[in-house]
Amino acid sequence: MAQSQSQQGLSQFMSSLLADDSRYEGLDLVVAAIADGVRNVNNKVQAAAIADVLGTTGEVNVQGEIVQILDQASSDTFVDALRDCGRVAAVGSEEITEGTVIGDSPLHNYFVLMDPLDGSSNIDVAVSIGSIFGIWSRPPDISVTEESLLQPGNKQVAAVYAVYGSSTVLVVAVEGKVNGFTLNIATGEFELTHKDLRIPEKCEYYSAPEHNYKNWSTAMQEVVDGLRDTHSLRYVGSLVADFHRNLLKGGIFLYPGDSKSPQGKLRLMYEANPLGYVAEQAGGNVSDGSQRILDILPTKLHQRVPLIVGNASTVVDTIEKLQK
Ligand code: P6P
Repeated sequence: MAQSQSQQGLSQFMSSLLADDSRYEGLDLVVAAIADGVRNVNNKVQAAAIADVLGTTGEVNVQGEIVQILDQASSDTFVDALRDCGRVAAVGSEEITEGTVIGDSPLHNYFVLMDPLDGSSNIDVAVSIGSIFGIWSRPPDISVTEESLLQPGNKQVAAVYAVYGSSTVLVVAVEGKVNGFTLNIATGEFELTHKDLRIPEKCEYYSAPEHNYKNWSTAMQEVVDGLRDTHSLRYVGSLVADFHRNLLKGGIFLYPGDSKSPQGKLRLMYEANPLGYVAEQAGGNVSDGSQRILDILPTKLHQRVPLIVGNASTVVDTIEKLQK
């Protein structure tokens, strides 16, 4: 059987995409470091799943420890990979209370904000989980402090996420281009499999935590009532999995604020901003229900934000209904 056409690899693709643009000096190295970390975390997730079978002997604490180890181990893995690439000045992580300085030379000209392992509680039921990264240029002549990490999402220069699912997919968004790469387990190479991703015009799905319905505003309840009548519900309960399906198939994801948690559950800096950036670069929209999320001026590293993201016209329509 003829060899399948070998797909273009990630590093080759990113080098060619960014080569001639001095604005992105070293960005390909940052993306390559994230990809290395994803390979490593993918192995850990598979191993934890196996170990988790042992945990079904009823030793809940073993299972709990595995999850905790896995969240922290994933964060450590990515911090180490980003430090080793020599281009990242500081990292913010959902697993680390403060920002972490990892380099302060003129070459360290990026900040990375990340959710190293989102949805890890789904590992014990073999549901897809993910890793999410927002990448900002380090503003010139700025000292590296936690405050300097707090840049608005509209200053991102790239965003990356990984889905650890039936396959391990890495999606990279840079200035109007969104491309997906699938991990070839045999070679360890990320191969270009989703070129020039654009969110479809037709919005097929909606994803929303309807278990919070009773705590939503009346306007939000009416919005979701409308979506339920005209769209198919798909809600995995793993943000990256829901986002990725909606990006490829057309859909809208909503995690609203409610009477118990007015700012919702999801984090601005390393969930809403990066995924919002990917959505916009693929022709979609992202809002907190009243404003473009990427325009929010952050005040805290771990602040939460209501999230509405996906198909452009459906997000706009939703905002109009909420603001009536
Ligand atoms: P709920 C996973 O815990 C997570 O942070 C996201 O991945 C997911 O979208 C959300 O929480 C699910 O929240 O309230 O439906 O369990």
